[in-house]
Amino acid sequence: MKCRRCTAKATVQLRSHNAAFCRGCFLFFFQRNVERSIEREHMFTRDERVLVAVSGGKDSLALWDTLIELGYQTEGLYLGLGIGAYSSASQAKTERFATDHGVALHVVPLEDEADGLAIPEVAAATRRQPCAACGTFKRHYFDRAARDGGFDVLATGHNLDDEAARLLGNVLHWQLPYLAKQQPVLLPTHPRFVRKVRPLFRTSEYESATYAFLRGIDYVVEECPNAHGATQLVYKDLLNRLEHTMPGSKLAFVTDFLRRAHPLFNAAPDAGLGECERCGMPSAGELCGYCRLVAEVERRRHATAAHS
Ligand code: Q46
Ligand code: ZN
Repeated sequence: MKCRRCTAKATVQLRSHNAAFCRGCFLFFFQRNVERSIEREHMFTRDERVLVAVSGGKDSLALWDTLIELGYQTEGLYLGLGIGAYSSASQAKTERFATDHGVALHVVPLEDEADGLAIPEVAAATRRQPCAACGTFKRHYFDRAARDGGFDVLATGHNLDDEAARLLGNVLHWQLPYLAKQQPVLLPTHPRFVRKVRPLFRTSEYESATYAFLRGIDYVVEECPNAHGATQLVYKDLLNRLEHTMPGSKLAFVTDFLRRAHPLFNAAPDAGLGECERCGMPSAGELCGYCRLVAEVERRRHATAAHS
């Protein structure tokens, strides 16, 4: 098998693109694809400051590495979820990456926020699924860090597999408002929000894992322990089986949706977004979802303390 670009011996085969590449040409192909997504979707320019949300996994570190290589102005944000050994390992690997690349990293440990907001404790106190609390916290801290740091845009490492699984879930349940919002670029709906972008939306999990491996990026391989049993994984498994039989299906599913179907869904305007009385971030009610959750944790902790 020969490299499509230079005809040297190929080491990476991409069935979805009906192509194979040598190491150097694959890295070029990966970076060029990300750059094209950024430019075609008008995600950001080299004059803008980009905050990259990094988890220590292959996707977000491959994204950060690529943006640095392409000459974009980036800083990283790591949210410490307080999920035992998984969080310790992912923080260590993210910090090592930032040090090795000489780039700024902002670390926000949830256990140090309020009276302690580590995900397992919050989930137990409020009897919620850990991922529900985690999603609320991620949205809030990502938005707030982007605003406080004066960044123009927030980038996350969601890849093609994430986008395809999300799309399948939204289609199976005909979630029209979610379908309307499923785009690689989300423009701010309030002056305190920044633009949110997903530069890897056309890049598969296999490609980002291969990129991270070939670039020698030391990423956390283990999944978050709460990911097991998630519905998203069922969708990903289904899509992988489809991809195995029909290479390129995931890419066509997502890109054809964006090109042909997405314009048919009208997003309901986020009318009347005010500001949260407690934290000042945009909110539809008196308190934002984050502050409502924190208030509930406080109430339950006080109630428990009063009864003990
Ligand atoms: S980190 Fe958070 Fe995920 Fe872990 S607790 Fe769930 S949402 S699974 S991407
Ligand atoms: Zn709030």
